[in-house]
Amino acid sequence: MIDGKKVLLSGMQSTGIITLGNYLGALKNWVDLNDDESIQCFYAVMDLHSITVRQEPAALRKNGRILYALYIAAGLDPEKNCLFFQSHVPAHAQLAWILNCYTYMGEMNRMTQFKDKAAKHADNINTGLFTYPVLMAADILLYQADMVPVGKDQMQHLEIARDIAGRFNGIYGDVFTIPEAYIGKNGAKIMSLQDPSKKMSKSDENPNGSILLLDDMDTIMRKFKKAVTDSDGFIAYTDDKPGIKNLIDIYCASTGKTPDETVKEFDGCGYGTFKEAVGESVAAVLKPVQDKYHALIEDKAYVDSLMKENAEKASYYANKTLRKVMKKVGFIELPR
Ligand code: AQP
Repeated sequence: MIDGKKVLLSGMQSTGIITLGNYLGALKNWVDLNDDESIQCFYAVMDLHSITVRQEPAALRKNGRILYALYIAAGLDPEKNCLFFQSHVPAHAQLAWILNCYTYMGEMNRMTQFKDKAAKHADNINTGLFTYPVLMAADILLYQADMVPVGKDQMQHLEIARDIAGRFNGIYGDVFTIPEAYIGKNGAKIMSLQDPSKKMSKSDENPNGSILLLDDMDTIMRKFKKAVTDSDGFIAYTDDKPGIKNLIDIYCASTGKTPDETVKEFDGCGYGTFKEAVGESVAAVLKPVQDKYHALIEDKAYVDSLMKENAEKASYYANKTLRKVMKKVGFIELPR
């Protein structure tokens, strides 16, 4: 709790320009919490997590800045929310080290995301990728978060964070808040436009699979035109038609309509007409975000000042927890 408010923490990796999936599945829902006075939200650019997969330094820097500006452009109020870079708060790495010593190999071995990512990056199976969930536990526990918005894919990691926190509290007393999953209103899961069995990802090798938040109108329309569908030729919301189902989900998330309404609206229409309508609805949602982003990214001094203020704010809370942890473990406090 901070000032009587529940604490919520989340973030995104700066591994590329975020996708429509990141936006509709996460960021848009975070923005909806802006006016909830009962919650204090912390949103990080998770750049420490990003390097578990090799990043080109200039690209990591650029993507981090873009992501930070997109948080604000999408509507996260930097006065109400704490928006910061994970690497600007050293306590994340410090607590992660300590928690590593309270986490078992067997627990990490069970993590399915590690197995998936290790298979995808077989040439770079580093220990950071293996202990990624411990860093995530540190991210959450540092702010004594009550709530963490998670998709199904991150549920296992939240469970580990809860286990580590419970184990630590069991040894040293009440140090950490045990976080709960926060289930938002409509966490749409958006699939790749080229392979609807895979989620849309910012690091997808096929550029046509993902709509990026900074794609212009022509690119958006072209990607939707190329979206994989099926040969049935009719619009229906069913698992047998994963390409069309995904397009309906995107249309619904962009327009606020329901799948039933959408199916009725496009009854008798060809896929070409439907894809065009989906593309237009997405472009309309992204246009105001893009306009605000372009204005913001020009104002380096303003963005830098926000980064600095927010890193200080995040550090204040993070260091409070870290000091407590270090004391409990038995480290000597630096004499003042
Ligand atoms: N396709 C998606 N549909 C709905 N939600 C999604 N999220 C990601 N992809 C989709 C949600 O976005 C948040 C931030 O994710 P992340 O940046 O931490 O990493 P990720 O989940 O691994 O996302 P990407 O885009 O697939 O990144 P890369 O390509 O780097 O692995 C999370 O809340 C996630 O649920």
